[in-house]
Amino acid sequence: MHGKFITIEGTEGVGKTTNIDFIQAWLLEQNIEFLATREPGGTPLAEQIRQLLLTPGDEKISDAAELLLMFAGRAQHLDQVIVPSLEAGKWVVCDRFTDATYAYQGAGRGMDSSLIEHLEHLVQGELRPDLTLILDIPVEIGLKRASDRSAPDRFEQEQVEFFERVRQGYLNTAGKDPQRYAVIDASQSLDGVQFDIKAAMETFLATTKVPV
Ligand code: T5A
Repeated sequence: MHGKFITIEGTEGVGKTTNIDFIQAWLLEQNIEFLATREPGGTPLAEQIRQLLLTPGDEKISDAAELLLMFAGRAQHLDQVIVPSLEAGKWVVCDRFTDATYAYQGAGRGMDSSLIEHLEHLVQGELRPDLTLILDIPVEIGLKRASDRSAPDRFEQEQVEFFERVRQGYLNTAGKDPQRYAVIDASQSLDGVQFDIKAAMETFLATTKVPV
């Protein structure tokens, strides 16, 4: 693969959408060709799966069904969008990816991480993001920002304790591989957050340049 794969993660309302706009502007300045996408979603079929997952409804979605729907959408997204873009040399910037599955379905719902690993290998093979920015914020602040913006989706109806586990799941993952993960304090002002994101992107870009 020639392009770089960057993912943005965090609990609800951390500012992923807002900061992906900033990252896109930064990539344009660097003359890097890229594609911005999201999960769940990213293709017409995967966006339908997103609707199933996020729309509150009367029928409880089982933990196993939720996990499999996440990976069904991801398989389609990888096949139709992510892999062809990386192979064409584009960078891919994705709002959430498999780290969200480890955090939400693993740490949050309590599903066995070896099951998630198994599906990860099945669907992705060896493909992993090259850089993952984790926007970190106290759960209550993120939920407040999200609720000020729109009505709660199916996940946002969970209890605070669920999101505390999700947040901790992300931080544990990041601690295991500081090379791949950059944890950004998203409770700062937007300028502060974007200053830190830019620094992480510049550090990453420097590692992608072949020394002469
Ligand atoms: N999911 C997803 C899983 O369970 N498993 C998986 O494998 C995957 C892929 C997806 C849901 O699916 C779950 C996780 C999620 O629950 P989503 O839409 O991607 O949903 O995720 P959300 O977290 O719901 O996204 P949001 O759109 O709610 O939050 P964002 O994008 O993080 O936040 P954003 O940018 O919209 O900002 C929220 C508000 O805060 C303000 C913004 O202006 C906006 O109003 N804001 C700030 N205010 C002050 N200071 C700052 N620094 C600010 N930054 C942003």
